[in-house]
Amino acid sequence: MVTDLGQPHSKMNRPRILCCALILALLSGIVSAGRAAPSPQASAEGAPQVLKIDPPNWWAGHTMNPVRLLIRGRNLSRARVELQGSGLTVSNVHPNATGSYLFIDLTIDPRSKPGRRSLEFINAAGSVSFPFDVLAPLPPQNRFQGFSPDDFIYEIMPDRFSDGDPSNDNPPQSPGLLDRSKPRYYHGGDLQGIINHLSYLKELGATTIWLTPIYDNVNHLNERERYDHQPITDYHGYGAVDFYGVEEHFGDLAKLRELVDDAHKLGIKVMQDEVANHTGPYHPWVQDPPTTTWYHGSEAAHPEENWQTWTLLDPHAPPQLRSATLDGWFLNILPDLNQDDPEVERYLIQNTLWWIGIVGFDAIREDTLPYVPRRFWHDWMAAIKCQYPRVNVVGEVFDGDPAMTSFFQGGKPRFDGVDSGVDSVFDFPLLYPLRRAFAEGKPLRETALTLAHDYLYQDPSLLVTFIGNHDMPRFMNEPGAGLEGLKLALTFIMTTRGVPMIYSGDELAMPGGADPDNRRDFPGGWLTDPHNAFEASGRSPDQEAVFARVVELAHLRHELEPLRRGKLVDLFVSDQVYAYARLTDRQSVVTIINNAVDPATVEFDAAPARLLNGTTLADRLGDGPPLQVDNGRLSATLPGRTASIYVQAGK
Ligand SMILES: [Ca+2]
Ligand SMILES: [Ca+2]
Ligand SMILES: [Ca+2]
Repeated sequence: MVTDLGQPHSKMNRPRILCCALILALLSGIVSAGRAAPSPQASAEGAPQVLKIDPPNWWAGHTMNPVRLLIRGRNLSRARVELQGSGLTVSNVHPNATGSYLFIDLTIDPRSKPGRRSLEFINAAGSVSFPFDVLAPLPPQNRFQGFSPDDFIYEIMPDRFSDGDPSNDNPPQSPGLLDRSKPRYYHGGDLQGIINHLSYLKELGATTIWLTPIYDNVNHLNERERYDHQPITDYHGYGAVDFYGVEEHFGDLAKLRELVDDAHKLGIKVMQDEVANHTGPYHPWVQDPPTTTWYHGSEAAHPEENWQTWTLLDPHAPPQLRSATLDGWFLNILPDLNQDDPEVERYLIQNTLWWIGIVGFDAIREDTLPYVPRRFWHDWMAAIKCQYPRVNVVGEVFDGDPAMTSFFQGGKPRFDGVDSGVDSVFDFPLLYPLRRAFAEGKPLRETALTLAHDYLYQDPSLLVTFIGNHDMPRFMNEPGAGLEGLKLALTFIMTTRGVPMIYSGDELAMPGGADPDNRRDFPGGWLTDPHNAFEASGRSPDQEAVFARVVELAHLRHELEPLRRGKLVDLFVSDQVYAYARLTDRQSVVTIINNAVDPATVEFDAAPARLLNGTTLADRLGDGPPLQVDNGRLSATLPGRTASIYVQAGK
């Protein structure tokens, strides 16, 4: 039956899910097929063995009830399951064909008291018990908050930020993977290191942390992925071997909760980086998949990812043209999960709900969004919103075309009838012209031209704007990049529409080429570092100049509501000067950027900024002289490569 379960749903035209009850009906109905016939070898089985249960615990009163358990072990073909403890009911027990997995549904009485229960797996040869905990939900105050345009996100790769706990640098279960001289090895950064520097993030003005994945990675070298014939480690976290584990180089689940709780106490939210497209090559599923359709193919025979994402939004493309993009294995190495297998879908949805609930995360950054069917994202998003209505998601659509990125933002059904439901995507289309303008000195007008495509998005205000991330050379490595351009780029993302994000190190003008050079250690994160950039005294004048600019911009954003929530209105656009207002009912803020080397004088109509004759404006960012609205117009002169943020005097 398990094999049957994996077949037809991908082709079904599923109805839009509008409520939690429907989600449960859908997900539960998938397995009404019942118990599998025992496989031929079952009669020779020994006593049951259980190695792992996913998820290891769950909550009473949860919207996902029953919860589906995936039990990995041996000799499970004829196992029946008995419960020790009250409030739980087992149903729908079905093994896979080889007896190495058992799926069961566990219904938890909403009145169940938190505490340990036990599942006993029994066959003719013997039995084994495994614990299962019913948990008390985390109090929702200051948790599950979602991000908004009020936020400023700071991206951290835990391995590269700070080593707060040298005792986990060389863990007993995964020795020999740490070497700071090798850019693709572990460097020792960890969750404690982030906890130790939350005050730095507070000082910078960050209100949300994006942590790159903290899933458990393989405990030995990754020999499959090689560069210059050398194996690597999976320190980056994008090749998990356990979606329910925390990598031991980073800490453990308790430390992760401590980090999130401490961040919340400081008013900082935490965004989890999740991966639903693929696992690492050493995930136990690869050699022993729970269903025959768990992955798209096998290690021996599978499609290779061909990156043809345009086919996904092409109304003329048949499924055959899209299949390598949706089903292909990244780098021909990373096993591609089949979200059209209902068991995979259920597993991934529950896994997301588990992480949010167990840690208290506020939001999700979702990896490799286009390479997973939007039908899956729709169901996944509906399940998230059902349990955690404020938690939201920003997806990675690594593409410079807003026609591409906007297609994956939810809010309306697209040509295929599917609404992804995904709240936001990263603003890659704005990244490229922004870098060309502020680094290379090419026309600033291109940024306004890109923003002119905002009509394509259901909600451009929630797009996450950025000047770089861990997957591309640093801003400072662009041809022509300098401090002035970097400061202008940061000023731009902190004043235009969207939710600004800074990749750790960019606030220090950190250099770095393509991966892995763009993932250098944060200076001062290690006790032996010669300079500690977490402290003002350890920052060079250049580092301090950019750091101070970010602090200033974050303060202005916090103080001036229009910079966060205001409507964006373009006031003046020329080759290298861009003036725009952010407007709320109460206030106007006018940003003027001169990206030319020479001074520039601009004059424009003040009416679109809702500024009346005689209004006086002061520059809150730079040293610009006060401006006055005269004859309905504003005129300003800016030195080369500077920006001003004008606010009505006295406001
Ligand atoms: Ca460490
Ligand atoms: Ca590990
Ligand atoms: Ca895929």
